[in-house]
Amino acid sequence: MLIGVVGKPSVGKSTFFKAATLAEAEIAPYPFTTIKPNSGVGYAKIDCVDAFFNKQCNPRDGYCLHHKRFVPVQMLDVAGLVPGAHEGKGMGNQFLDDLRQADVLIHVIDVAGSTNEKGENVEPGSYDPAEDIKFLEVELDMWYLGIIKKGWEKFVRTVMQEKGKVAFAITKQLSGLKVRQEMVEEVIEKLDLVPEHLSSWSEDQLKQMAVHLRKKTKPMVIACNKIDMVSGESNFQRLKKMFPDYLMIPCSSERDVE
Ligand SMILES: Nc1nc2c(ncn2[C@@H]2O[C@H](COP(=O)(O)OP(=O)(O)OP(=O)(O)O)[C@@H](O)[C@H]2O)c(=O)[nH]1
Ligand SMILES: [Mg+2]
Repeated sequence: MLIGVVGKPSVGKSTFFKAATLAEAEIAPYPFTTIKPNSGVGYAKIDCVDAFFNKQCNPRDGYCLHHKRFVPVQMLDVAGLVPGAHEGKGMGNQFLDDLRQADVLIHVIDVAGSTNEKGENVEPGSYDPAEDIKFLEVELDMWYLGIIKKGWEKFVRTVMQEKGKVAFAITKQLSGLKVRQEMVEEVIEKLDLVPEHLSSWSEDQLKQMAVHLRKKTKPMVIACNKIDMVSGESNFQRLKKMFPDYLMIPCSSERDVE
């Protein structure tokens, strides 16, 4: 299990990562502190079945304490993303490729709105973190679209010549992102795409495919960080209503690190 930690610069991704894994990571109040990804292991605490058998288990992975199982989870903290990263803004979006194999993403936001869209410090409460939830989705979708479109024309020619199964070929192309064939079949059906007309699938249809596959393969929860700051709590309540489809969890990573 690999969790990717994403978000714009200076929201506290590395602070969150450090609190979750106790691994070393550089933390600083300016954008792009992290450039090379930080990798570590955190533990998810769940009830262990050994309580039922009234025994102490000895798991191969992780460990068990007083009938609580600590399941190891790999975590990767990457550089910050800014709006337009897919066009090269900020650090670009190349570093997202480290997250291709991620099973889940945690989007860390500065819920207090104390940093602008570039991650620069501003008056707490003066920036609306709702913007960050929206722009990050766009950047992730553009990342997927970029991977789908890479070598697309050559890919189309080969698949058409070999009269190959379209869903199978697309799955193979995207397997690095954890895309499975049934997901591709589902999106082809949902978007009414005709496999025989692969060469005329439009840019917009490919974009919709990217959105669908991104949501399927990289489910995301939102860590509403810096809840300790002024405006944190009121923004959190507002964002929860604005984005009912997301699981939003308030946190103060800095406090957990100390
Ligand atoms: N008040 C408060 N400050 C926090 C919290 N978490 C992080 N910070 C501060 O926010 C600043 C940025 O933290 P980082 O962890 O370096 O942020 P990042 O998202 O990894 O930033 P980049 O690596 O530049 O993308 C630091 O000054 C932290 O001390 C929090 O929960 N509350
Ligand atoms: Mg960082």
